[in-house]
Amino acid sequence: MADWDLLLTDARIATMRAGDAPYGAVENAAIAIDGGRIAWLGPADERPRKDADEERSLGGRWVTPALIDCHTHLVFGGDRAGEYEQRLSGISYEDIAKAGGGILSTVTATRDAEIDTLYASGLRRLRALAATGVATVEIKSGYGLDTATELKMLGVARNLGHASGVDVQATLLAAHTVPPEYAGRADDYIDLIIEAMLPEVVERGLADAVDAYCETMAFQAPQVAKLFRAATKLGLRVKLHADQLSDGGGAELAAHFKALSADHLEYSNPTGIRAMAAAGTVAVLLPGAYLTLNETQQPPVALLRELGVPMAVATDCNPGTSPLCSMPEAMALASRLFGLTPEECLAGATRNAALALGLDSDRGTLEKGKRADLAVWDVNHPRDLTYWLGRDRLHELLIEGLPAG
Ligand code: DI6
Ligand code: FE
Repeated sequence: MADWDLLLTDARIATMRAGDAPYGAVENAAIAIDGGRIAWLGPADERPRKDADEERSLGGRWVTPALIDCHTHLVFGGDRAGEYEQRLSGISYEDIAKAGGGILSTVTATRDAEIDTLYASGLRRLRALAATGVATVEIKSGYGLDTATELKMLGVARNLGHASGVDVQATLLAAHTVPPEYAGRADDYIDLIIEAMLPEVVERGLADAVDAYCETMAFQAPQVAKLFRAATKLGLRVKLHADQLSDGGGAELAAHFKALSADHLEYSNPTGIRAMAAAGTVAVLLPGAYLTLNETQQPPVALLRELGVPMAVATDCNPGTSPLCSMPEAMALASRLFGLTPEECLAGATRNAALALGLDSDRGTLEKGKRADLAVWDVNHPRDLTYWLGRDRLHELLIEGLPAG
């Protein structure tokens, strides 16, 4: 038996390890894979004299860690293209929501949808994302808002992972908005999540984390805090939709619970960002939602940078505010709309996205011992991924060392 399963030669690699050369670039490199993990990587002339079952030249192509989309809502019923048209005629996202549209219209469609329909439409979106170089995707529930539908969504998310080969991380977002049956009784709904949903989700292993939407039109900080206390007690990590449309103290709240990430952050105040820095909470930036909502308030990128808060970039793929199924496109938008450098964008789609999911020991950089999740690109340089708009440059995606798809 050979020492390695696969040896990739004539590669240029961007390890994306923090503190290395820009992009962690190594020219004339080779990568050895064994048992789905990176067994060795480095300059070709330093390669140990070992043999592999299969050896393949990459013809000088660039290899990066496979991309990670750490924030999506890609399982849902129906779509909201009609609502998008309404918004273009001047009606606001919040006004549409108040009139019963918005998240609640997707809730109705998702409750009504057969599992097979949810699964089939989710799979199409997941495959579209994977085709842009993505090997790990986080999927949130949050369009059920009752126990049965929230569990249905998480079950679909888990099955999508099994069927597609993409590693799916499932997040319970039952606290996405107040369901119609609980109108005016948000506290009672939080109790329902804590008493009925959380225990079952934990018992059936259906979620890897718990998320909430802290916003005037959804839940207030004390309600989220109650939910997070219960989730933490059950051993679940938390993350938060924070300060997207207004400053609801979300960044500080997330930091207080040592959340994996606080996401959006357009309206976060400096105290909250400082608390995130101290807590090690990742900032997940979502330019697709910013763009689609015509938002003008930018997340505090300069302060995040100054304080060394890791910044991730994600699609926020959802029918209302971010109908986006491409990670390179999210990176391209993050640079244009938020001023991230191309290297920050790629780190945001790899190393920092892994951190936002608590998976940094296992993936997100090219390093010995990590998962052999590799994206091979037809580009002149990794910066090209952020430069081009709407161009497919993926040559090949390997997930745990095997061709994806
Ligand atoms: N923030 C968002 O941008 C999405 N959810 C959230 O909490 C929007 C979800 C939707 O409009 O369907
Ligand atoms: Fe979201």
